[in-house]
Amino acid sequence: MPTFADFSITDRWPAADPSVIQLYSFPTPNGVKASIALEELGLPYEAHRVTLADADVKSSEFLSLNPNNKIPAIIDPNGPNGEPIGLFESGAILIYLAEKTGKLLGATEADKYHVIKWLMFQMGGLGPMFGQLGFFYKFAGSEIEDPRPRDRYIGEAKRLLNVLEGELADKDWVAGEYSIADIAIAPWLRGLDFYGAKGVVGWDDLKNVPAYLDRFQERPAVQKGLVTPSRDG
Ligand SMILES: N[C@@H](CCC(=O)N[C@@H](CS)C(=O)NCC(=O)O)C(=O)O
Repeated sequence: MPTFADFSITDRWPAADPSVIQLYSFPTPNGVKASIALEELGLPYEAHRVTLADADVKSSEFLSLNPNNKIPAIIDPNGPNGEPIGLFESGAILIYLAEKTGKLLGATEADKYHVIKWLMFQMGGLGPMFGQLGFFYKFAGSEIEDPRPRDRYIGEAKRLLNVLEGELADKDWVAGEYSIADIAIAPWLRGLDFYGAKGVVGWDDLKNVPAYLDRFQERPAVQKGLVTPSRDG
């Protein structure tokens, strides 16, 4: 049976209290999903700041927990059967935390799959498309003269936003009740601001999506999760 001491990431980012969940993250749209969920669920945890610099995410200690060199990742010292478990991929972390506590995953078995459906919409669609939009609109890709990559991701972001706009016409949260699907989706909507891309994706033509983001950001657990761990150490 693995023990907590077997996780060599703890050599570089030591746990002050090894009995609580250890979060390795940075306040990006993917990173804050884990901290917001931990805050919403009231689970005790310790947050370690792992920046996106190679010296952190590509260190041997971090790679020992996530060979895919991306935050967020967690260790739960009290996982299934009381054994420690290490996890990466924000969607997997959200499902794990929701199942551990029996919260934020819908009230019925059918609801649970509606939540997972929208979670996958974020993991496979909204997140990757918005991420590419950021690259081609704001970061290094913006220097590329060929307009096709930029137009492609602007178009996809617009399309996905309009899917959400329609879905939110008659409900406050994407799967009915507030759930891990909202915790996955809403931080990426904030990302559009950071990319300076709200204008090109037609944000001002939307009504339900901006109101949804406001609702999300009013939650105290969201406000705490958005700054955990802190950006500046
Ligand atoms: N599919 C992954 C994506 C995680 C991800 O892209 N993390 C970024 C920050 S938002 C990262 O760690 N980048 C560092 C790198 O790629 O070196 C998840 O949802 O957890």
